Amino acid sequence: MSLTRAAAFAPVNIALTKYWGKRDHEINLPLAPSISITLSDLGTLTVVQPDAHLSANRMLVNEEPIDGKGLVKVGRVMRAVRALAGTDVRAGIRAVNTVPTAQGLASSASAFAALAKAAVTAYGVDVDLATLSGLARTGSGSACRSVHGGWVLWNEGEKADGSDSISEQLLTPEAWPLRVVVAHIGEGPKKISSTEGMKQCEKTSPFFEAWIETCHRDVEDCKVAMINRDVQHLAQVVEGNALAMHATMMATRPGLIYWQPATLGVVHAVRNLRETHGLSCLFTIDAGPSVVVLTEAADLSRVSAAVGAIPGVTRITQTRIGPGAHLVPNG
Ligand code: 2P0
Repeated sequence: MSLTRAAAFAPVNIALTKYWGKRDHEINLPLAPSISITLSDLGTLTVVQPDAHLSANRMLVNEEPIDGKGLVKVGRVMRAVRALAGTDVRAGIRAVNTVPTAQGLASSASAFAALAKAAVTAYGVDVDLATLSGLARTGSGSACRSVHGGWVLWNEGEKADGSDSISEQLLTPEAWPLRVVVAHIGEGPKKISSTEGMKQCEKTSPFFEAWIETCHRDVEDCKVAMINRDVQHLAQVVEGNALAMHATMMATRPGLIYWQPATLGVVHAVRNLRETHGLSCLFTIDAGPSVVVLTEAADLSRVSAAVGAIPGVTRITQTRIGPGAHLVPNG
């Protein structure tokens, strides 16, 4: 066993059909499969330094120490990596996000994918991508999708130990190079985390069972739209899935309302661009107020200008579909 310093970058991913509901809350096993795209540029750079002098893992995120629930999740991933490596040595960990933390832009996905990639390297463990996705998943469910680039499927799996709840790449980034516009809305961390929101939704939303059935159907439908590279079909599935998730969230008691007025402004603008002006674009929304818009390269500038002009959109980020978690030499 050789212990060394290792740095990895992992990008955020945006679900096209969502993960919102678990059959196991300890190791993040979902009730339905989900499909995502991995974004280039936006993500987390994480450095893991094993240190025999530490009695517990230490972690800084954007130079701030983390504790409580965040450190418990980190501990789960690190424990699994130590078991694979056959060592008790703890680590110092530093993570820097290039995406705002906890604003519904899946910062936990990039954080735990980067942690898993850096940790297996630092502890000298040789794992395949499926195993790596399982390690990332134990930290945060959606993180398993950021291990791969391009268009990614997270298989629901059925085993209790989660060994078949892993992700796989369906299309490379180049196979269908849609562009991405993130419309940033709202400031500061959200009040209810995804982990908590999901639990409340499972317990009290009257639509929850129908929502999970919808996800199973939408994943299959999304695959068909992908095979045909059909933006109109993709728009029906992706927008329908996001709206069904938010309807299920809003029906939770007390209601989970992640939207701001500008969220709805972007939704209508995208629909209008597509239906009235014939542009190829579609929206999705995660557990936060920001909206992610997919578009074809030819329509990128018109879509960006229209979305950026909506009152309440504080800024926009243009990005692409990109590669998954990777090591950063000298990072
Ligand atoms: C997704 N989200 O599929 C969905 C859509 C938010 C809305 O995955 O408890 O942070 O750590 O497994 O992964 C957010 O859930 O939750 C999420 P945990 P996670 O991207």
